[in-house]
Amino acid sequence: MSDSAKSVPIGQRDIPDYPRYAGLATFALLPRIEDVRRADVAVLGIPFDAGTSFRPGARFGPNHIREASRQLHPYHQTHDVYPFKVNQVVDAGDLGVTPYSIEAAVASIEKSADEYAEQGIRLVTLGGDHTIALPLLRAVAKKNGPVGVIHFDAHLDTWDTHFGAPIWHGSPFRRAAEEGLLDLERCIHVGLRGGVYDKDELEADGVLGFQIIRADDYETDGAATIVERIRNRVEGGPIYISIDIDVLDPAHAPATGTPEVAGLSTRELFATLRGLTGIGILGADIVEVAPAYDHAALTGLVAAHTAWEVLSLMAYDKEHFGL
Ligand SMILES: [Mn+2]
Repeated sequence: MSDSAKSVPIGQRDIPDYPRYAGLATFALLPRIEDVRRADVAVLGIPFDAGTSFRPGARFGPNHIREASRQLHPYHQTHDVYPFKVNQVVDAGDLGVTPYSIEAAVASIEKSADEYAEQGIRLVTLGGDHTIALPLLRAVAKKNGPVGVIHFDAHLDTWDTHFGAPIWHGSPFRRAAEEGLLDLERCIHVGLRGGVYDKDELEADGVLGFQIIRADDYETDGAATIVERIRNRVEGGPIYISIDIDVLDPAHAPATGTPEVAGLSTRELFATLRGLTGIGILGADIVEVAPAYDHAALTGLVAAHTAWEVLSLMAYDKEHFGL
């Protein structure tokens, strides 16, 4: 094999007469990280849900998403890009984190994320509950400095303590802001609705520095206008994308820990993501998929495709902007 042939990314499993629904599932039937010489992007499962405040079960999210991801294809029509040819994308398996201590789990996630960052491998993480965003942001900020964040979620996730716990799935962006991990001039929540105990929470979120796009804004403004608002907010440096699957309406993603009605449609989420070319994505997470509440694998399917949209953006940005 020549050197140039070695550098061509290994793509999805392609064995004649062996259907995609057969055999063991890696994400999108991509190679495992141990099967390649080098990787640009790793899809990493973090089966952790001890920070959940309502319905538990997101620890089973990563493998549910992998099963659904068997259906992902090599070519993205909108971006005219082959996400698995431009980048070497791999499945890095799951992190084995303790279910018994949030602090210990967060520390081990941070350590592992640091190691990927040191190798120059960007992570697209499959949760797990939203607690995992804190150690992932720590690693990204350690490597790159404070980052802008596009946070898709029904909820603020800038709450303070819950039952005295400072780190839980409702607090990652407050803790990240306090720790100086975020470029707060370039952070925005998208899809907010419901789930607020008191008006003060919205004011405190604004004091931290976040901007808000509500789910209702899709009705009045439309996705194209919202894309412009997000782009104007986050321009000027690389960003991290955090996607709580509960940003979607429960009709589109029922299997999640804290569902909120009147959310985004899958089309609205994808129209938004597809508008975010050229912004430079340092990493991303897709969290809060709790498969026990799923129907017809709907939530696994949309989470797998959401990860694929992010991977396609990363490929587009590399191909067109060298990002
Ligand atoms: Mn969340």
